[in-house]
Formats: sequence, C-alpha cells, structure tokens
Amino acid sequence: MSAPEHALPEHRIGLGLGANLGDPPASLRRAIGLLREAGLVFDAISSLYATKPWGVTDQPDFVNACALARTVLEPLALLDLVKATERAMGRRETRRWGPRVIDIDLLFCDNLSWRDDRLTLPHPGVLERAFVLLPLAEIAPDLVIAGRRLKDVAAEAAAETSGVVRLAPF
Ligand code: PH2
Ligand code: MG
Ligand code: MG
Repeated sequence: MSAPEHALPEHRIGLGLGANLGDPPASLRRAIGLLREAGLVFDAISSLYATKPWGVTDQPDFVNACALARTVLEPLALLDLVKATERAMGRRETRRWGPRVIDIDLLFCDNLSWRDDRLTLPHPGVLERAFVLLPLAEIAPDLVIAGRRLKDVAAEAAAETSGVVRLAPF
C-alpha cells in the first residue's frame, strides 16, 4: 500500500555518535534511546568502537558508533533535535575537538548536498576519519558518499585504522 497523501516524506539519515567522558557506552545507548523517543526510527546501529582521539590527542580515548535512521524532520530541525539531545545529556560547550560526554553528528540526509553556517552534508569527515568510516561501513558498506563506496574506502584506509578497534556489539 502506498503512503497516505498527507504523510510527510521520510528522510534516510546517518548519525555518528561519540563520547570520551563519563560512561561512553551508556551515553551512546542513552542518546539512541532519547532520539527514538523523539520519533527517529532506527534501521541499523553499528558495533561500539574504541578509538584513539583524533585532532586533539591529549584527551581520553573515545567510544564511537554510527546509526542509520528515518525521520520526517528536515535537516535543520533534525540538527536542533540532535543539539537539544546533547544538552539534555549534559553536554557543555568546550574547546573544539575537546573531550565530551556525548557528540551526535549528522553524517548525511538522503543524497542531499547541504552547506550553510550550521551544517555541511554529507559530513566532510566521513571518508577521512576512521572513527566514522569504519562504523558506518559496517552498517552501510555499499553506501556511496562523494562518489566513493564506503567499503572500498575502508579497505584502502586499512593501514590508517589501527586506532579504531571494534569493542562490543551495540
Ligand atoms: N570527535 C571529535 C574530535 N576527535 N576522536 C575520536 N576518536 N572520536 C571522536 O568522536 C572525535 C575525535 C570532535 O567531534
Ligand atoms: Mg564530532
Ligand atoms: Mg558534533
């Protein structure tokens, strides 16, 4: 049966989650729970990965994961939800790339290219940061971002992914 005409169009989105303060695995699970309560429908959640800090290296190791979900929210409304979820979990503004109790990043929304002062889609780090690439490639190996299939990029990056280790199922 086709969708009723009043139904809002659903978007397929990717999220990257990370934490390196408090209890990171619990924080990642709580973030998913809060987003689910807010209406996101999750189709896949990667394993948890233990990852070496990237960018600012004098901070604790991270736990990272990625998720695929569906939502009727448009990108900026989804960004507002994600930021509100981070704040609800105690996230405070800290230095760029510094330690945090939770970080939730929008990775892509459908095939949309988006660029304004709040949001860039697809997220420019997906192909370059192993802590995003490996979990996302686990759940979406055939997804193409910026013309590249994730499993191919992950295979090529094998030499640079030693700092990203599968830790546990979600
Ligand atoms: N997030 C950052 C900066 N550095 N390093 C790892 N391993 N994982 C992260 O999620 C991460 C990071 C800023 O968002
Ligand atoms: Mg981030
Ligand atoms: Mg962020």
